[in-house]
Amino acid sequence: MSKPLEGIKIIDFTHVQAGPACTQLLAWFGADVIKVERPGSGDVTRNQLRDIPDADALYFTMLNSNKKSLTLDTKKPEGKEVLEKLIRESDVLVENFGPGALDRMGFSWERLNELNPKMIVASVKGFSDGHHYDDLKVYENVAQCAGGAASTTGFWDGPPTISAAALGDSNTGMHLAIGILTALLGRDKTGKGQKVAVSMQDSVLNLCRVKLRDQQRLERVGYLEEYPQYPHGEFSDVVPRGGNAGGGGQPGWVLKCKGWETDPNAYIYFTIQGHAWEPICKALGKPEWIDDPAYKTAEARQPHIFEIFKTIEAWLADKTKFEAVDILRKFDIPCAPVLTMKELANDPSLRASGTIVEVPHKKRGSYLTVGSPIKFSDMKPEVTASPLLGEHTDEVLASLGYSQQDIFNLREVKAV
Ligand code: CAO
Repeated sequence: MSKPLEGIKIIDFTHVQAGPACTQLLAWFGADVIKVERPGSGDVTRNQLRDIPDADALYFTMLNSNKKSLTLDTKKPEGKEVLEKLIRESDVLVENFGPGALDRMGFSWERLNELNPKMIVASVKGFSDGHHYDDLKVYENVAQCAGGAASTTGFWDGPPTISAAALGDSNTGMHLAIGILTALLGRDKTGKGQKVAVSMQDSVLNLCRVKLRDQQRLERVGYLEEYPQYPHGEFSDVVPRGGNAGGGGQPGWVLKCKGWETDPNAYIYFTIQGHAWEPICKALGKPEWIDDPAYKTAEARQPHIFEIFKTIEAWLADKTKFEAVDILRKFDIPCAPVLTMKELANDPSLRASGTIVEVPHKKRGSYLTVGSPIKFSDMKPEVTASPLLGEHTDEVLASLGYSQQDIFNLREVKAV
């Protein structure tokens, strides 16, 4: 089956997570992604947190599937020459080096545009160009702090908290992928490439927009009625951490189920959606709450929302998280078990949909990784193993017109 991005050639000058997540997505959808790595070492994640000696770490394999690997020292003149050839033939160059690294290498936007005016140059940086922190190098948790996620995550009596979800890295990569696809469509109309830049701070903030909403509401009225601090606690002039409260207008909380005393994940998330109040009362065996003025409306319920949650927990005490959800789903109540990585890894539905896939790898045997979370009616993205360091060097160089002797010479000077 032909894939929509087949024929799009991408120079993947990315490392760690933010950039590789973007190019992996484009590779799943058919792009020819050539990862350019430093000879001898490659992407730092090949060695980070290894679980098998001498085999690429899962950190690398899970972010670089479906790609080719070309080793190239782009600081050597011979390496620069190869890169220039590749640039002339490519549609996109993606990079997430520290600020200024590409310029220092001699490949500024102006130079790249001169070499190939049709090429799209896509970059991830910690902060956007011109920002007063635009000289900073940035990793995931730094971005979560700079983008507003940390100050609004966690409990009110604890410190700012980092999310396990890669809001700074993979999320920024997804934004960049959207930018690249948009620029490719734009190029169809104008014939010209352009620069696409995404900052990690901006991408985190884009996902924290409801907190920016709350800041404005707080400044106008002085309180946020869906937060646990309302009405008994105090508000300052900044959006507080709301624990496990729902970010939208639906109150919700993580509630204990049978076995919580020994299993740290024996919980469900329970949402009290306004119009589901009647089915909730019926499910809980509390029909008297349906028309009770103290419970009937969301506003009336809010002052004793934690007393309501306690009642629900009493109902949950003899039910596992799975049993509880099986009952509540019949009443159309939005809820889910708190699932562990072990449960997700073995979930038959996720295996069947291709969201979690097992991939054979030359050195590791097989490993589990994520497949495309985007599903298409006419295409099923197939996940293939990440490349070994330099696995495709000869193939890529030959495709650029280098002879066996040329390749030997490049190896002699350690340019590949
Ligand atoms: N050949 C020769 N040199 C190469 C090369 C190659 N194939 N690939 C990279 N290099 C060089 C770069 O040119 C750079 O050299 P100079 O600094 O001497 O000009 C050098 O390697 C280091 O690049 P770097 O600054 O990107 O690497 P770092 O480990 O110091 O920093 C990171 C890593 C992630 C903090 C930084 O790249 C960064 O801030 N990136 C932008 C934000 C980002 O994407 N962060 C998310 C990472 S995922 O958590």
